Amino acid sequence: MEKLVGEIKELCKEKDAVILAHYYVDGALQEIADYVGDSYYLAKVAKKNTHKTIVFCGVTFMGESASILNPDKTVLVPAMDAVCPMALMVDPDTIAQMRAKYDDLAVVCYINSMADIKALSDVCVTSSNALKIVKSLPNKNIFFIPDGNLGRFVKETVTDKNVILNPGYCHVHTSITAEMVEKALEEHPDSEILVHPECKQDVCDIADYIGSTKEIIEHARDSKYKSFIICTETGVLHELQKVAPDKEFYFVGAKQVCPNMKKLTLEKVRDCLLNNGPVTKVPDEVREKALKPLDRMLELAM
Ligand code: CIZ
Ligand code: SF4
Repeated sequence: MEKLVGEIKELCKEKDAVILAHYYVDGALQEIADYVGDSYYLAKVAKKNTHKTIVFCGVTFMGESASILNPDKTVLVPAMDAVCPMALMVDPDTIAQMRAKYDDLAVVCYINSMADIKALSDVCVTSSNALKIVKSLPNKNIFFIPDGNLGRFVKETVTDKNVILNPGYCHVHTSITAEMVEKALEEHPDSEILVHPECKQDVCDIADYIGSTKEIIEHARDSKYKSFIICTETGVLHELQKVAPDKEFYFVGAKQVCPNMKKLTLEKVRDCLLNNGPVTKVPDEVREKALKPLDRMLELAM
């Protein structure tokens, strides 16, 4: 492994490359990355960095977003087949039908979506800024795509809007059931239950805290509790153990591992640097349209 890490570091220097990694990828990749974080943070980093090449360790919509924000840079995606299924769970016809129905509709698109869908949207959000952005919109009618669970969380919190939901979901987060969480709590009493808003309603209902990956990590670090039941993808454990080494973290089910995030490996990172590919590239006419909601997110979330 050390040899591989050395090769990657050398190649990064040679190619003027920066490595960005999402909290859900394997710990070994988070270790070699120059920046680790959630989609919002990584989008900001992608926008302001000055390297010629970006290596994006995450599912493909993340590399695609980095490329939309940086058309002049080469964005390498080590695993082209690491596709988030939720990102495909809305179709353009449904968006057109909603627009025809409501004059003042804002299409709010979770960043977990592909460029063609972003191009049809008014603003992008991530789980760490969705509430703030939806609250700040002048529109009463909001079509929240593609995640129906994050949409429901927004709808319950921002009660003065008419938030229309789409039936998309993340199979990793919805694999967690309230029974699993309750069983974990019996085994580890005196734990706080920290839940990602992509989880189902009954799991959110028993949460002590609901937040994005970054918010869960910060909450666990700052909490007076010493033990936590974590309801999101297991990759966050790497950062949780860094920021709170004396605390204990428990996961509740075997399906809390995202198979697509785990397609990213050190070998694939090395190979994409060696081969200068695969590269993610969005056609210009889609890119220009998809850039607007991403830029609007960066502006409204500040
Ligand atoms: O926004 C992100 O990066 C995702 C996919 C989850 C989270 O809560 O950070
Ligand atoms: Fe998609 Fe869920 Fe995997 Fe995130 S954890 S990439 S939302 S399937």
